[in-house]
Amino acid sequence: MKLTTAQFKTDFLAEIKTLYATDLADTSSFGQFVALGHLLRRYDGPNWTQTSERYRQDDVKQVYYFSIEFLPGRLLKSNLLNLGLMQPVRQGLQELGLDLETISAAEPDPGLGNGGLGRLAACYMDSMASLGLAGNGNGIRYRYGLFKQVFMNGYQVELPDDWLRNGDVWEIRRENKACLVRFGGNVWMTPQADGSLKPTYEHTDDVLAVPYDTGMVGDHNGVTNTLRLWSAELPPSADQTYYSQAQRDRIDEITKVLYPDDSNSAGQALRLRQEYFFSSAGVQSILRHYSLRHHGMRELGKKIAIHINDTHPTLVIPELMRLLMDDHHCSWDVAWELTREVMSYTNHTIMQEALETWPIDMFKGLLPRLYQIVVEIDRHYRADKTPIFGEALVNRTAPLGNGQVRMAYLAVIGSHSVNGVAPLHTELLKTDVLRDLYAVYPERFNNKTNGIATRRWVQIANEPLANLIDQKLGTEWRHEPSQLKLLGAYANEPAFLKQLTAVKTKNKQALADYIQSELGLTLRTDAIFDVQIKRLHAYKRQLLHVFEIIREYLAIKDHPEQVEPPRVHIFGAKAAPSYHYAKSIIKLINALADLVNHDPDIGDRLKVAFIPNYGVSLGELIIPAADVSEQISTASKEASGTSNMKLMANGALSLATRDGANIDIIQAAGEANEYPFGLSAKAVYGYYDRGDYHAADFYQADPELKRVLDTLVDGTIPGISTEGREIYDSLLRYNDEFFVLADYEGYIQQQRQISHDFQDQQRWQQKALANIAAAGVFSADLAVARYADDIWQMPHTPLKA
Ligand code: KOT
Repeated sequence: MKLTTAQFKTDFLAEIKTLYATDLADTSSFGQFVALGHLLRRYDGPNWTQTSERYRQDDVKQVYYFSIEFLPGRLLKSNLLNLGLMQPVRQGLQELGLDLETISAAEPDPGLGNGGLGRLAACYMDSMASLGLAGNGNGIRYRYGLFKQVFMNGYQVELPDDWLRNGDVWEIRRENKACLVRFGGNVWMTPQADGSLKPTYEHTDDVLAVPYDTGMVGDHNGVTNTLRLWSAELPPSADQTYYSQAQRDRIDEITKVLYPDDSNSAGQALRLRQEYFFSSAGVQSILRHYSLRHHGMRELGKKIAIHINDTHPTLVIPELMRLLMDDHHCSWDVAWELTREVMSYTNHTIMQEALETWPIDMFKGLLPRLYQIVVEIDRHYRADKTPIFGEALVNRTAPLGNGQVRMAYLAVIGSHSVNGVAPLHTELLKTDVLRDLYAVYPERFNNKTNGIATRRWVQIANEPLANLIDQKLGTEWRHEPSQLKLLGAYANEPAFLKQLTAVKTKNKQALADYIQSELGLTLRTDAIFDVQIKRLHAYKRQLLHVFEIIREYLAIKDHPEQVEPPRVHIFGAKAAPSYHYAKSIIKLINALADLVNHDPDIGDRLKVAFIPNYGVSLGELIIPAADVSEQISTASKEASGTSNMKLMANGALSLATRDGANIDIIQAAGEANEYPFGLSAKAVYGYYDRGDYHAADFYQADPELKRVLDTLVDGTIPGISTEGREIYDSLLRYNDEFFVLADYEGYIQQQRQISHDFQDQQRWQQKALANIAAAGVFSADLAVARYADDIWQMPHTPLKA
């Protein structure tokens, strides 16, 4: 939209008056943010209305992206960017004596997700709107997001994330679109005159699902889609129904707090209630909307696609069956055909502990009608497939088995498409995790490598870099990230490479300022900023990074005369509150930081900064400042990774195992521009097959490694007597589940190489440039376009690949 600075100032001051009945001087940054939010909603209002209107009139196919997590980050700047209002608003605020950055920092960052899975959902919402796809998000409006992390004496402490305390400017409560979701009780099926069966329910616990909608603004295209998050409330009690306190609490509890587990299954009844709650509400609202325009369900598969982000929303499958049969009078066969046509499923992990299963008794008690339907799906599957694949394979893959409802199997059986998130991951789904189901449905399996929203992760997070790119390429790359590859042409322009260094230094200074104020730690911006930001998990191997720090520390102590470029090791990582081992690693990192940062022999040659409460907003500060991107998971364990892509796009070089999308990043940017190392997935599986991994052999064979490990238990690092022993034992007594010791040498060698290479800044920046130029391959717009083409069968704005 067109907006002059003068008009904006008039509108903004009017908004302040209306909202606060006072003038600007009397408002806080938060108050200014709220006013700006309201104003933007008003500016965008016509887009949102017209987008829905147009979708309805043209009767276009709609995709519904179901995810138990969405991590959108702050929306102020991304809405300004996508609406094309950044310049007049920034200018107008400045003329009023205000600063956009300060106001933006006052926006709460909704932590409605744990990590990669939730952030991916948010990037894809942005891309769907930007491609002009009729894409809708469906999830849970958690009253409390992921806990706020603080450190006390080096230990993680979790505080509640009260992000809604002052309300959310972006959301619209739509009580008129609420639905009832039923739990528990009994159900009977009564035969009807027409031969169909009708359910009768008694003693159910009913919950009112109230939707809150947030506009998802497309990139300069007038499109605004909807992210719909559901909140659980008491049903209206026109019949004077009395709710006991226990019933009220049970309802409140459903959308009260996000489960803080990443790549792990919680397995608790409340989680199952959350899953059914938003799955049922979402499907009900889809069918209600669809029925307004269509007679009968025949066209459903042509007009609706439902995508499930991992297995948490798998109950959409039996729920759609239920509604089609019980409310819309479809036969089983018709309902099943439609369901499979509509559904598709993305798997995000091969970690066994993340594969969701529910004890049948729990499932049956909580969802009696759904259970009947799952039994029927199971019966049909067995009857159809046993003659072809034999009883053993069918027993291994049926939705019901070992007293459990197996969500991933149900998801594959009830969908027409199953995808992994990087080529290696998809291959492992076919050959390992879902091997048997791949034998049954080979045509369903496909790969969709993850992508990131370059708008947020470069244009917003790294304005200095974005402006520098504009100088070379113009602004087309901002809408077509694949154009970034044209930067390759400037690899031999020393002046440009110098400008890249200057941009990086500026970003490092901004991060250093933050670290100074939060941790009281002074950093040199000429140091190598070596960054690892992701959930704390044994398979992600923050421990390997710790060993490098210990090695560097000992090296400086032993040989102070040997001068290496200074290093800053930066961590951001939350541990699941119940994940004891991960919390021990946090304590270890903090204890090591304490030792290193205060040792006068070390000075400013080596620093360790563990930044508490890592999330989207901190990511936007850290990522642009990184020189080295630590992507060091045990090969085969990280499905894709997405911080690897964000760091690459900001010119960090990957120090990476050949895991997940690292493989594709190394290929896209070129081996010479990254630092690959370590066991391949094949080598890891080789160890599993032969059973001949002996971690102690590596310890014995390498005196340097031995010395590093011994610091965990010999008092070198004060304050970790229990944690140090526990970690030491996990490696040597329990044989190092994630092959840290096997990969130590390769890792250290590449770290040495990095220290060497960093000294030639021109050459280093050439590599950084190769990364930035290749990052367009991993744009979320391209990824979503592939979902639309191959899975959802939806037309969209064409993209140049
Ligand atoms: C969480 C619970 C159950 C199943 C899977 C998860 C999960 C997986 N949460 N996050 N992931 C990550 O998803 C990202 C997006 O695809 C990947 O890049 C990353 O490798 C996964 O670990």
